[in-house]
Parts: sequence; C-alpha cells; structure tokens
Amino acid sequence: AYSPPTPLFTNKTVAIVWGMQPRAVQSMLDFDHLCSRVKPSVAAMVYPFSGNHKQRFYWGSKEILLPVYKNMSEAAAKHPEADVLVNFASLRSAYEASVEAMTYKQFKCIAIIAEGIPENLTKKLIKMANEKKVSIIGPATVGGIKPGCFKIGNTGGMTDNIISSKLYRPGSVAYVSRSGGMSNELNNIISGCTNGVYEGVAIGGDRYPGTTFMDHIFRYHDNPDVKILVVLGEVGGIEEYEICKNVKSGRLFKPVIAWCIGTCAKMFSSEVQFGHAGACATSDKETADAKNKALLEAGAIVPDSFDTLGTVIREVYEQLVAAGLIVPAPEKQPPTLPMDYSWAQELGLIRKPSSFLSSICDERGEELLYAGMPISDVFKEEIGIGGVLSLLWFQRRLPEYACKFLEMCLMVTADHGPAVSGAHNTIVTTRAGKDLVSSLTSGLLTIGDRFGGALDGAATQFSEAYDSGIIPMEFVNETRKQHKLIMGIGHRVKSLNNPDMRVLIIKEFVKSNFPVTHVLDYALEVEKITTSKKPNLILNVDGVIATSFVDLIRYSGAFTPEEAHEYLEIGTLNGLFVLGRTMGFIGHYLDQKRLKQGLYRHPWDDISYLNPQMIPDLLF
Ligand code: Q5B
Repeated sequence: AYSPPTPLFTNKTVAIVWGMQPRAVQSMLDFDHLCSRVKPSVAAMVYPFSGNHKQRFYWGSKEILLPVYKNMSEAAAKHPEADVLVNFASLRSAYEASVEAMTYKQFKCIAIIAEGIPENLTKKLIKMANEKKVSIIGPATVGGIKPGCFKIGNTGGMTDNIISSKLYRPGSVAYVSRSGGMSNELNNIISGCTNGVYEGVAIGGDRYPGTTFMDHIFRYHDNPDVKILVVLGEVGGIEEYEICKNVKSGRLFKPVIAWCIGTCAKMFSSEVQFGHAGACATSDKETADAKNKALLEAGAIVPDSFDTLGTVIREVYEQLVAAGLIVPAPEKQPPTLPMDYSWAQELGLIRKPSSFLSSICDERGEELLYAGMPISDVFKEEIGIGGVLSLLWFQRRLPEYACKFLEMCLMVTADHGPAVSGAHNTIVTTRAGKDLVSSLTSGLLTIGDRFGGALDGAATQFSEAYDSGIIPMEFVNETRKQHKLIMGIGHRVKSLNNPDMRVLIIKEFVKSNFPVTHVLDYALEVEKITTSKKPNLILNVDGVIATSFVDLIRYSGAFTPEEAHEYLEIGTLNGLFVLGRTMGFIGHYLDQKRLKQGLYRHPWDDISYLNPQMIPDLLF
C-alpha cells in the first residue's frame, strides 16, 4: 500500500553546512527567527581547511556560537539530529563530500549547490542516493524553502524579500522549478496572488538533477496541506511528459499549473543553449513549446505565457477558496528581525558619527585611490615617489619641480654613515638581536632638535625672522641674547672648509628651479654671519631643506597662505628627514645582520667613571 512520504523538512529540521559560508548560514538563521523556530536550523559547519573552532552568528538580536569541524565524521557524530546536508563544496569536492555524507545514516537530504559537477559523477551520486533513500536537491541550485520551517542556504534571497513574499509562514501552493533564480520569482508571484508558498524546491539546471520534478510533485500532491501545484519547467529534457502522463491518468488530481520557459528559442535560427547545462533542446520534443502544448493537452493548467502565470494561479486559487478547499489562515506579523548594521547603512536608514576621519587614501573601491588618484594612473603618469608624497601628504598634485625637490630631500637624507646618533642606535639595537622594526624605531627615536629633527624648528625660526623684517645680523644677535640655538645651523663635522655636498646640491636645485627663494636667501645671509664666528656654523642639511620648503609651500601657488602656515605648524618637515633616513637605518640593520655582528658592549676605556664622593660638586 502506498504511504505518503514523510516531509523532507519540518520546523525542527537541522542541517550541517559543508563549507565556510557565514552569509548563507546567517540567512538560514534569520529565516528561522522570522519563522519563530525554537532552535536554529544549522547545527554546525564543516570546513576541512581550518581546525575545529566556533563562529559567531546572530539568533535574532542575540549572538550565538556555531561549531565548525574539520571533519564531517566528527560533525555528524556530534550532531546526530542533523538530517540535511547543505553542501557548498566546490565542483571539485562536492561529489566526495556528498558520498561521504551518504555513509552517515542520519542524512536524508543533501542539497548540492555547486555547478559544473561532471555528469558521470552526478549519475553515480543519484544511484547511491536512490539505494540509500537520500533525496538530493541539485546540483546547480540554490536549494529550496519550506515557509515556516526550513530554508536551504541562500534560497529566498534577502530578508526583505522573504518578508515581502511571506515565506515565514506556510501557504497552500507548492512549486518545483529547475532554476534557483526563478524560484525567487515564483515566491514573489505565488505570494502575490494566493495565500502563499507551502514549499518550493529548485531541482537545478543540470541534465541529471538529483531528484526530479516528479519526486517533488508526488510528495507535494500527497500532502493534504498542499492544494495547488506549480511547475516551472524549461527547454531541454523530457521530464514534463511524466507530469502529462500522471495528470492524464488521474494520479495527479490536484490542480497542476505548469509552464516551460524558453519558448523564445524558436526565434533563433540555430540550437540555443540557455544558462543551465540541461537547458538545450536536442529534439523537437524537448522544446518549451512542445512541452507546454503536451501539458495543456494532458489537462494541466497552462498559461498563455509566463507573464500570465500569476493570473492563472490567482484564478485557480480563488476557485479553491470559493469552493471552501482553501481556508486562508489569519495573517500574523513575523517577529522583528534586527537589520544588519551594514545593510541598514547601505540603505541609508541609519547614520552615526564616524570615529575616524581620513582623507588621503581610499582602498574600498575597485581600485586603490591616493588622494582620489587611481593607483593605475599613479604609474601611468609616472608621478614617482615625489608625486606619491605630494598626494599622500598634501592631497594634491604638486608641480614637477616640487616633486623632484621632495625626492631629492629623501635622497640626500637617506643616510650619513654609521656614526650619527640614529644609525648608531639602530646598529646597537640590531646587535642586541632585535628585529627590524625595533632596530629601526630605536634609530628613529633619536631624531629631534639636535639630530635630524631641526627642520620644523628651522622653518619656524627663519620664516618668522624673515617675516618680521629684522636683518640677519639682528636675528643672530637676538637668538644669542636669548641663549637659543638657530635650528638648521651648525654641524659636527661639516664646515666652510669641509662643505656638505648635500647642502650644495639642494641649494643649487632650489635656486635654479623655485620661482622665489626669499627664506632660503635669508638663511644664507644668516649663515654668512654664523660662519664668520665659527666655520662649522653652516646652514646644514636640515636648514637648507627647511628654508627651501618654506619657499615652496609659500610661493609655489599650490597652497593657500593658511595651508602653508598649517603645514609648517603641524610638523610636516621633520617627516622628510624621518622618511629619508628610514632607508638608511634599514640599510644599517640589514648590514649588521649580514655581517653577523654580535652583541655590542661599549669599552670601559671609552667611559669616564666618575665617583661622586670624589667630586662633591657633581652632586648638586
Ligand atoms: N652654536 C648641530 O654643534 C650641532 C649653533 C650655535 C647658534 C646654532 C649644533 C646645533 C642646531 C640644531 C641643528 C641638525 C649640535 C644638524 C643633523 C643631520 C646630520 C648629522 C651628522 C646627518 C653641532 C659651539 C658654539 C657655541 C654654540 C654655537 C652651535 N650651534 N650658535 N646657532 N645652531 N644646531 N641640528 O658643533 O660661543 O662657543 O658658546 O644644535 O640644526 O643632525 O651628519 O652628524 O645627516 O645625519 O657641537 O647631518 O650646531 O657646537 O654645541 O659645541 O657649540 O657654536 O652656542 O658657541 P657643535 P657646540 P659658544 S644636522
């Protein structure tokens, strides 16, 4: 005697999801919440490429943790209640994962999402599934949905779609389609003209689907809660003729509304392969037109076109309601599902003040932007390091001579030997066995007023002096009176007799390329006075860069006076030395490592050990 099949899905169905698909899992959990399910429909995930761990998900507004297992055997053993496998494995591993799942007796349904599984493997899967009485949905499908009960993966689309198609509670119409995408359209059509979907399955677009139209049609038909059956076939294959046979014989006596898409194929002069692997008519019998005609002749309800499918479904539904065969249940609102923050933001529903403001670089789009300039243009236009600096530091393209100047600053400050404070620190740190970042940082930390970090001070002192109109001599005397050093003046080893070639190079370039050099000229006048006192009181590398930069930022026309002032005030200039010398410090780090230098200890004979008791004055 025939016994109606037990339902594939109930509101207690629990699945294991193969693959790291957090969005699909979250969408299943959100559906559960809308359906007021008591327990989540996902028990666990299987992901062979990570160790066992837990993943966070939302259950309504609460957070829950779902386990992820490396092996399906462990997942199955720990979750014997799971009888559905949602198999998101790729086309290369979907077969093996499905075969393995069938070795565990608990699975009665496997949904295979992957497209492109070789047909010979699908045939083997189907044979095995038939033997083991496992229903396979797919391959090449989004899966299926049973309103109020269970949803496979991403079926039904986003939450707003599920709510608008009332998929959170059952209706009286069950459908089966080949296409997953079109199943969404069916959800929409059916919910708009009836009391809604009872269950819908997309069997997939392959030539050999794991379960067929008839498998689901019989299941639906023999379920007293299903009152109308909708079939959305398509060009290719001959399974629709099975429906014809069963309608004709009276085995299917509930209304079957059917339409095969792909009727436009006749407009093409040659054979057309539509999107699905199986969507191609290899004989007249397989065309959508032929199948629609046969369905109509067999007694199925066939609309004139896909456009009138909804109208036909509505007519049938209204007849059944009028006959008292369908009694629509009173509507109830689904529980509120909190909207994901990112989605709400995308829809423009919420706003919040951001914690960070950033205006130099945007990596979110298709292409990285430096101050609005796509990285490909950075290379196409060969703007160089100077151009990149001008974008990232000043958010604008600077004239070519300015970019060249920036690059020259980096080049002349790149290194000045192992004896200077910063390099020394880097070397000592490297020799103490520290890593690159620590050694580099230790060197960078020495940069300040005395060593390498006199640029900002020099820029301020010289520009203020120039602006105030005092003559260089007065400026030198004034700073001396105040017991202040002039930043950018003086060098430990360079002097008039041992000129600093770096200073000469920059000076020459600036004098012949900058439109105006007022502040540099002023500094050179100051240098004449200081060197007349002591030959090492030259305008040093910090001083020449700083004063030239003031001339650039003030007189190039690329900055407003306010911007120029602000850039000097916020410490831009020392950045040039820091950036340039970073190259050298990294060089020293690599050098010491390469030379396998051991721990450094400073020799005693280079330290004067002072005994405070012997020199009482030193104490206070
Ligand atoms: N006197 C650089 O001093 C040094 C004077 C001054 C007026 C001054 C000193 C100084 C300002 C800061 C500055 C950047 C410490 C230097 C750099 C990068 C580097 C380093 C490298 C690289 C040198 C002797 C007499 C005294 C002082 C007077 C000295 N400086 N007067 N304004 N600026 N400069 N730093 O030779 O009457 O005898 O009491 O602090 O610009 O860091 O290669 O090494 O690439 O790595 O030790 O180039 O000038 O002179 O202190 O013995 O003073 O000169 O008042 O007068 P010295 P001191 P008095 S570039």
